[in-house]
Amino acid sequence: QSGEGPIVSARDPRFTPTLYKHVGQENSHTLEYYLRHGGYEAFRRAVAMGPDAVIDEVKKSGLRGRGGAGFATGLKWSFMPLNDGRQHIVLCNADESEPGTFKDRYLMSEDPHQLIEGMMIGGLAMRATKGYIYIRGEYVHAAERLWAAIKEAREAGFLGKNVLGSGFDFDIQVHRGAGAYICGEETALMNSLEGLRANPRLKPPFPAAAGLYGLPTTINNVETFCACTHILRYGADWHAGMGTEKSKGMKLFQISGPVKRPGVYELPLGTTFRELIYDWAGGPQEDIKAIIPGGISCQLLKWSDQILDTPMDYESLVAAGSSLGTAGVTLIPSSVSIVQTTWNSVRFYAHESCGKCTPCREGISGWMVKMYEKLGRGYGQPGDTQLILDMADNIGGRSFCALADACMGPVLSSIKLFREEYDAAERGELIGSGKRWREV
Ligand code: L3W
Repeated sequence: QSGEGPIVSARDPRFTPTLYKHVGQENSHTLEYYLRHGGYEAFRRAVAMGPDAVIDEVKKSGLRGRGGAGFATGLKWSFMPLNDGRQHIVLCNADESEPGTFKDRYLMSEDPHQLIEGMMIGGLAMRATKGYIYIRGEYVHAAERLWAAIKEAREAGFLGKNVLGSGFDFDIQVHRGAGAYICGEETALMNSLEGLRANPRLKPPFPAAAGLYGLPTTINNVETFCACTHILRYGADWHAGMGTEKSKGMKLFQISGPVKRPGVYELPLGTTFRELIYDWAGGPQEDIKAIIPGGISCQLLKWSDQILDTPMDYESLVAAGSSLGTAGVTLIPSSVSIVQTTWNSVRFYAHESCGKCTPCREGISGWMVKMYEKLGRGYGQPGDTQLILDMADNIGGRSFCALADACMGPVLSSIKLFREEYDAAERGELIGSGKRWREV
């Protein structure tokens, strides 16, 4: 893997990016470059403020988790126990595997010190002495950049004992996954890190009470930690001044599918689909019928003027019947079959199910994927869609973790919005050429 990927438009003259400011610049991954651009000043500020004030600053910034769930970051940090005499851990979820999501890889490969500094700030605030980055196994290039950056940071005294004379001990270890999507679920991730099979654990206890090795642990996404670096550098008010009332700050929006300029765009939360698709990504290259707003776990939205004018923030997308997720926007062209597209999503979840609980293992990996294969290959019969709906009713809300619910997102929304395509599939007809997924 060379680190090459879709176009990354972070330095468009129309706005000032922070998270992606240095992406694509020569040597942006080195400590020398990072220090020349104000690197590790945010950590010095955090040391001067003290741990409690840092947590208050993150709370005041309004930052919400960028991994998909949107949980308030400062609040999560404040769940860590105080003076309990145990080792505390910060854990970075870099298992970026949600289809349509490809923002964290460039943060890590192009600006790894930004993430290290964010984790140091989190470590200081939560009295942690150890940090782990659990990185998707396929991200070889990003992992190599992280290893090199951590080595540089250690040699310069930013990591290790008594960091910069602050009395704070902190070090980071990188752990590569082995190709399982379920490891993005935080409790499965901890099991995997402990060397166990990556099955999710029951919650509660939440990680802050009993996380990695049973120790108090806080898990945040790569983009979340990186945002903390800038919050400490520029202040909570700067961050809270961007975005909408309840969804604050900038967000890395990803766009893929038939658009002129697919890639990652750093834009304020609340930017509309229309702005992202037309003003930034150059507009669709063919007729579009649906939008996946934030990775395939999110409910589909039907292409319409109303949806195009919907602001992409946590609240507006829930009101529109979906969610922001990872902000990985994918456009679905009119030329493809929604049934086959959804089959593709279901196949993904069937493959990635850990097999621990029956609704997910038997429901998705057994029944659901077979039903979609039947419809998607043109062998549908009357009643198949109703059978899928019955199965969904027995899977959604009845599984051990969010994976099965996530699979129900594309299933239920596609049936609700494109029932006519399912009706046709029951007659053995596929609306849209379906060519792209015919051979899968
Ligand atoms: C203490 C409480 N902590 C919630 C914490 C919880 C977690 C966070 C969000 O992810 C989405 C979905 C997937 N006391 C707490 C508490 N927390 N209540 O807040 O929790 P939750 O349960 O709302 O969401 P979740 O199950 O962690 C569901 C997406 O996340 N997903 C994410 C993958 C992320 C990566 C990545 O960052 N690289 O892979 C996976 O399932 O799509 O939208 O920390 O502990 N009362």
